[in-house]
Amino acid sequence: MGPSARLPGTAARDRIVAHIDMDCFYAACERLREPALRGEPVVVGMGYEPGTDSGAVATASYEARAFGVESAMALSEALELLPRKVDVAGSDHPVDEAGFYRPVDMPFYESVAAEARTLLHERAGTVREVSIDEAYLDVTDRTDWEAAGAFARDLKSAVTDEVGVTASVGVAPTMSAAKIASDHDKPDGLVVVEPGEVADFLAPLDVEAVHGVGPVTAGELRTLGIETAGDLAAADPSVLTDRFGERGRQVHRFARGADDRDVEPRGRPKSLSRESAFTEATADPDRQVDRLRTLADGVAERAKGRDVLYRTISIKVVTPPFDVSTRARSLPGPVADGELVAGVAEELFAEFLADPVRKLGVRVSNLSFADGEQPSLAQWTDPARDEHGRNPTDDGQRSLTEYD
Ligand code: DCP
Ligand code: MG
Repeated sequence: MGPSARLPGTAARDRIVAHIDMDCFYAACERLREPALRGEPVVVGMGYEPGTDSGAVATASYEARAFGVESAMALSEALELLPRKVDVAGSDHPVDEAGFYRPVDMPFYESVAAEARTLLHERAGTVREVSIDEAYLDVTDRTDWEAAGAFARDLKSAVTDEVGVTASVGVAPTMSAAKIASDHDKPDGLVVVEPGEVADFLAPLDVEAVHGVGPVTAGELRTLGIETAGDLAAADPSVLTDRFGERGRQVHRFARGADDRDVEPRGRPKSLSRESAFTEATADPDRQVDRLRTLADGVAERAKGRDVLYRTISIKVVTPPFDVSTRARSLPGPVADGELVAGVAEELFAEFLADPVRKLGVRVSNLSFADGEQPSLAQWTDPARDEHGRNPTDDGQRSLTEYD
């Protein structure tokens, strides 16, 4: 991007942005309190009850990923790829081809994340927390391009030494490039992309690496012959806007390395939510309700981890082609009750049951925080501009993402 491509008023800006994302975070937390899990395949299940095959994979350690286990996969499927250690002990099955399964424990993961956040705030003037294990740091006033690599190495060691988990860090002149850089060499990665190198760094990457492009969008882009970030950068923006609306323009800009967002601290969330797309629209009521319940569990766990009460429960239903419906119910008072979230979500969904559904979401709002502070009104409202947790604009693997 040449200076002429910048928006007025930003020409003089030369930012150093770091993006940090912990490696297989929930699994890393489990290893922290159970060191025997180190080096082993570990799967953390949302809605998982030990001994059963219920729930979905929240995350898997890299050793478990080698067996094909991945986030958002049904736990039953994960168990086929990677049986439980306890189940194979004493059988003919090789124990080194089995893994450890643990249920999600949000309060513990939140406590680990809080330690990491404290450390990030010590090391950067401005921190934008994106999700439980991910943040952007504006470190312009803490380092320069020559020292950026050393700065990031130091940050990574501090996280390892003081928090006990590993992180991947990317440093770049923009938020979107920094995010891609941190993902580029996971786990334990460190990638610095200096100004002037951004377009070359992005060009050969798969189009799915571009911020805002998830598996489904990537599939659609491939049908247009757009395979790499370079192809996307070279594509005709009007074709992209016709096909994807405003988001098409945004991913085109990101693919070119253009991103003038400042790292802005985030306020209190107004709501907590998760959503997840089916690879193809499904009318199967069992799959629909199953997914809805997993999302409800995920939201309730998240709220529990943050010590948040909620008064309103809502669902979002996307039917083909892209019709979005939402339904909400408000309760007489604030609650924290996962079964209630799932039950209300299911009732609200009843009118859509067995319709073809592309995507489902569950949200809790009207939040009250344990420390009595009210949520900020100014934040998290402009989907075109922001990253909303992990990649809200897309789905598939990236499901179970916060979208507020
Ligand atoms: N998570 C989830 N459901 C998903 C994706 C993630 O519950 N579909 C949770 C579990 C992850 C945590 O959020 O540990 C952080 O998400 P990341 O996408 O950063 O995934 P990981 O940290 O697990 O792995 P990576 O090393 O790829 O960052
Ligand atoms: Mg992570």
